[in-house]
Amino acid sequence: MAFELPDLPYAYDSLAPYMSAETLEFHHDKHHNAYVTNGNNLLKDSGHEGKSLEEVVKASYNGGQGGGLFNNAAQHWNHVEFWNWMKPNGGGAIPGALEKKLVADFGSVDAFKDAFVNAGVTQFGSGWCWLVLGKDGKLVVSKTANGVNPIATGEGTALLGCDVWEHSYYIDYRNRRPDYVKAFVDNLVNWERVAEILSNAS
Ligand code: MN3
Repeated sequence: MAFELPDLPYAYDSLAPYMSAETLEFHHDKHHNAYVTNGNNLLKDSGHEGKSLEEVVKASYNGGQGGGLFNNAAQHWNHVEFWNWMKPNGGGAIPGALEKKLVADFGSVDAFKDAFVNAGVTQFGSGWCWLVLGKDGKLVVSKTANGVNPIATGEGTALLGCDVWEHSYYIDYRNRRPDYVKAFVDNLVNWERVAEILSNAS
């Protein structure tokens, strides 16, 4: 089925000062929209037209040799999730069951946050950092290049992801990627959404 650009689940100016309206206008209206448009052009006659978005991502990954269809479909999935992983007045208290799981698997919430920020900062070039529920039931932090995501690699369920492509932070943070990822995890994350995905996957 054709890919569709969803509206942002909040107002463009509602994530400021951590993410500006200008960043969201470019990121959602230009970048995400381009993944949808290019993805739909590449989906035509690909043999994957009848599949769900997740199925297209899996089927087009091709062990890391995926081409344009994979890149655009995966980035479409990543961005749909990314918008919902943030909320106005985000960050703050983490729902109990999720907090317990973070402490059990990382030692503390701060240790998780440090690992997540470090993954985002050390991803060389464009990509994403992730909190993943692995197939063994343990939480892990990981990072991927470009559009690659945990659906493609089969690493597990993506509970949280942060876009570290320069287009996601250069207007607001210039080259200060560490400040951006730290602001994301401390002030933008919709922890209720993360807890909901964990609960559905457990
Ligand atoms: Mn992006």
